[in-house]
Amino acid sequence: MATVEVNVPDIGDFKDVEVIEVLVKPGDRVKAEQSLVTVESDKASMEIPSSAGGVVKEMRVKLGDKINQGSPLLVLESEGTAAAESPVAAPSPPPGPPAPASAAPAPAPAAVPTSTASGNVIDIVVPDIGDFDEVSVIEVLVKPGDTVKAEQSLITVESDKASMEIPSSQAGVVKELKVKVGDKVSKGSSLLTLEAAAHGSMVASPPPSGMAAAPAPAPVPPSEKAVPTAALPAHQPSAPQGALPHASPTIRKLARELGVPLTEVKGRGPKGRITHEDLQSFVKAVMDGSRQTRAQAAKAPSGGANGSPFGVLAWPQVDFAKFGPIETRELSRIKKISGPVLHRNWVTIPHVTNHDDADITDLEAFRVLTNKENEKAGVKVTMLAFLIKACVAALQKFPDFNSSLEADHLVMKKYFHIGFAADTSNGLVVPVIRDADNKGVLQISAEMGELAKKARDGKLSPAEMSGGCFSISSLGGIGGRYFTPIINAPEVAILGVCRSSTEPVWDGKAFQPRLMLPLSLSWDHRVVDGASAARFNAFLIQVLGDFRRVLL
Ligand code: CAO
Repeated sequence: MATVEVNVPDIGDFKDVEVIEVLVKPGDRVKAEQSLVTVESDKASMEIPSSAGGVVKEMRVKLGDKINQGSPLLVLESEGTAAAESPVAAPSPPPGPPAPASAAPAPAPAAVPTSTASGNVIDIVVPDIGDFDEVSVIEVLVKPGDTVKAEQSLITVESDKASMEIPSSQAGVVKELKVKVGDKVSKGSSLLTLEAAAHGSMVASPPPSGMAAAPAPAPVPPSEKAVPTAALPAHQPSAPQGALPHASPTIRKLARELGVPLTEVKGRGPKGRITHEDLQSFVKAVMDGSRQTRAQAAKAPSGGANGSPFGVLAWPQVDFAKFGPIETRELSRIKKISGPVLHRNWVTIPHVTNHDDADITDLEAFRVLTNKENEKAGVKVTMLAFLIKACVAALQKFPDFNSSLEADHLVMKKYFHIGFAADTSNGLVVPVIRDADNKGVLQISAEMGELAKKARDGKLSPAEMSGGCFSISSLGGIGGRYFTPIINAPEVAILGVCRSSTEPVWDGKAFQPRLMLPLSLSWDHRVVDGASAARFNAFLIQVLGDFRRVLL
């Protein structure tokens, strides 16, 4: 085994480019051509692949370092004979196009005038961008009517390994766009027409020479990208967390300037690319308090003894032993986890609870009959299984209740996974019945029985408690009339159910003894309002009153 030092290859006349991503760490096995770091200038970013395969022994760069041609990147313990024979792994020039980014890039292309001028309206076309051919337009940064300055970026293009912005060679007003996101462009493709002061037609300015000419190497499957090594402050936008944020150099730069952790921004562009709008919505949401960055969440006071999250008085410190015998008891693991979650949900969601009663006289008779019929099969149906089915029907009718709030938009779910609160000796857990819309009441009952047993035995897996759209908390087996269930974020509503009882109900002529089920629906006032909550409950009551409505 020999060790080799991998250095930065010739990257044209790019000097002092910043390392924005470190893609490998000591101990990682890398292949030749696997990307090691991503560097970025003002206008372009590119990955630098390894010239040799082997195991990373030592990193010689970290995030934020400025590097040049020849800067050491890392030391590899090489496995292949070729690499072992070579004491220093200087990246070799490519055998031919398409060359890896580690190859020496060609000098910047010169602008080539075109001949489509009409008055002072000029065509702006793609300049020579090296071996970038048929590259995708991932962002169009201007629109008709925009006044652009010379050197202002017009579009961003992207290949497998690099993205770059193509700036305008000319100042003027955009007349007409000739490209849209998703188009493929090559040298000479028309980008837009510009009403410029000067006559004649020009090509767009060439992008920065080094990057422009740095062609993309063969794509590396994402699985080959190791989790980067450097630990960063949470607000460093390039802080990697699993999948790296997919964004253009401008967005990365802006994110860095604003201190936005790009890894926390959800990209809604093609292939999950973070667009300018995504960044804006994220910043807006953080500013209006509807969203917290991970760093903010970590710093947020937790409340309790000395925490005062709302500037309220500190928790009273009392020496209880002064008043009588006491013992202290550790909170269970579940309570330690669920307590802060419930606290967060309670203080951050504007809860409102609508209370109502459903006449379940006929449904209860049907339930008793069903249980008799299925006695031998050992399946017992409780009211909760019917409630799950009835709630699915209500969620289908009122889809806002089957959503989650994210910044300034709702995520509407097309699936129906219903959680139910299960009381265990260690605390409350919420297992989830998946795809309850596709299951019958008997199957739901059987699954509930299994999940409730697992819950009591402390054997529920995290997967069995995740993905819920809506929750039901039933105290029916215990008692009570009404209560205020706490919404299980990021869900937007929860149904609380108490013990049914026979009540005198006026039918217009006389009081009739009817079995009434108390319902308490808590809902997030940011997402739904009182009228829709009342309609939701009214519909639920209709369904529970006549279960055939589930079929409608
Ligand atoms: N009205 C009257 N009786 C009811 C009822 C209701 N709304 N709901 C259930 N019952 C009856 C059942 O029919 C059953 O009676 P039988 O034994 O005579 O047949 C009995 O109460 C016990 O039911 P159960 O609780 O075992 O079954 P379930 O399907 O109703 O509930 C489960 C299952 C796991 C949800 C429940 O055991 C549980 O843990 N509930 C507590 C949930 C909780 O703690 N919520 C509060 C969260 S906020 O802190």
